[in-house]
Amino acid sequence: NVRATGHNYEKYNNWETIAAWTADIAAQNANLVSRTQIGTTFQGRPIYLLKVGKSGSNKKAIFMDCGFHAREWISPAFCQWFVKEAVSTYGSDTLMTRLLNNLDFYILPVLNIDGYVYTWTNYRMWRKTRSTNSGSSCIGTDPNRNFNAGWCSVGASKRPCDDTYCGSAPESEKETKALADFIRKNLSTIKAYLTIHSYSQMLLFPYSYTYSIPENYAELNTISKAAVQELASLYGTKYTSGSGASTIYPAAGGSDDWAYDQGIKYSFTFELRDTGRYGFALPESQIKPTSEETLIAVKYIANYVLEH
Ligand code: ING
Ligand code: ZN
Repeated sequence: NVRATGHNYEKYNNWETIAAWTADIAAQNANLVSRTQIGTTFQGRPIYLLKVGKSGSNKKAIFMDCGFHAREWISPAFCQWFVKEAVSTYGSDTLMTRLLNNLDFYILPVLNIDGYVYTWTNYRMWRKTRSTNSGSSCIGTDPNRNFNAGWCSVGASKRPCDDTYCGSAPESEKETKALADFIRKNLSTIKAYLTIHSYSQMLLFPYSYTYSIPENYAELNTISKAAVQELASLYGTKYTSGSGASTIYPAAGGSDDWAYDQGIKYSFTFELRDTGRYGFALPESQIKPTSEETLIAVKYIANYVLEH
């Protein structure tokens, strides 16, 4: 659905275009989508959140964010795709209709907006936020090392010049603080937390900050195996799944571990395509197939949460 803003679901959209899109999609689908602002970035940009679902009472909610890491462009592209699919298949797709009738999806299209803008204007491979660090001329904190989950104990750096800098304290970044505040405020309804990264083709769950396994490890293992099997059913894309520490690498301060320890028992990190051929520079021709296969896995998890 190409508009005057130049928005295109099969292209990577810049922040200005995504911001305009959040207003448009809410205005044009007022029965299903509403937009709020949960905070402001370091550089003053509005952090938008879309609530997607048919209005109803006592609905469980699923929270999904995109754009933690600036260079992982396929991630915001998927969040946009998800909202498009929600509004365009509601009423025709049986599963999507059931999900939207009975659940609310909170979709955060881009968390690290300042970093995302920087990848468009200055340096394509930027990862962190764009906040200043006192006592250093280096910029930025890794938002996925900035949560209060074994903060900065492993797989994170205390040096502001590093790509995995954990920040001066948990939630030192305005972006991570805004996200954490929203989740804390809505803990009674949020039953699942999904965070979309790239690349590696993995579906990860807690823990990453320790090799200890979570209380419902067996359940998370079963769900993730089924979800990646469903994902592969479309194009045969192979994902591995498992706890973060044992599947990708031990790393503290991640949002999925933090959300899990807040009591959100279905907490997952997606690492989308590919496995390294293009890496973060995934071609636009792969936005559609990547989003379509990922959508199947997200719908599977949402339906599981609805039924449990
Ligand atoms: N990968 C994640 C990262 O932040 C991760 C992996 C997941 C770490 C969950 C910690 C917790 O390093 C990417 N590609 O960003
Ligand atoms: Zn990432």
